[in-house]
Amino acid sequence: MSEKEAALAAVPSDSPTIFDRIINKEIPANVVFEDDKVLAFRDISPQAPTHILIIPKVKDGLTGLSKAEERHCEILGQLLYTAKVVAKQEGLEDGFRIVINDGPKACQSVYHIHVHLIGGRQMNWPPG
Ligand code: DGP
Repeated sequence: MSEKEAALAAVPSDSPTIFDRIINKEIPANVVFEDDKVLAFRDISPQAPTHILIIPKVKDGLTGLSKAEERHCEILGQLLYTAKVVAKQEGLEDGFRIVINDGPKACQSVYHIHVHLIGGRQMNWPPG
């Protein structure tokens, strides 16, 4: 199944996702950064030489960015700051892209908010 097909098949919900199993170490992931609030690991289906997902360890209703409330401002900032830290760690001095897919039209397939950190090749604009 393609990423787009997976996204269109995904049902938006607040149920546990595959990312909970990664957080709980029930399934393996290639973790590149971890602290008490945030986990960053390599995407299983990389779209560039570097493709890392940055997620909050506690979802707290944040299935996607469209569900953000004011109480989420701190964790949202931490996700973005972690993206910057990991980009440096990965040597992406020449640039990188941050993506947050939200909802079916954006091809979101996992309903646990995540920041994609993508780099290591020339990007195009506009995105597809
Ligand atoms: P999105 O389409 O924005 O919801 O991105 C979800 C991403 O999650 C997608 O790029 C593939 C990735 N992914 C899905 N399942 C797994 C998994 O089990 N392990 C890892 N490392 N990544 C996964």
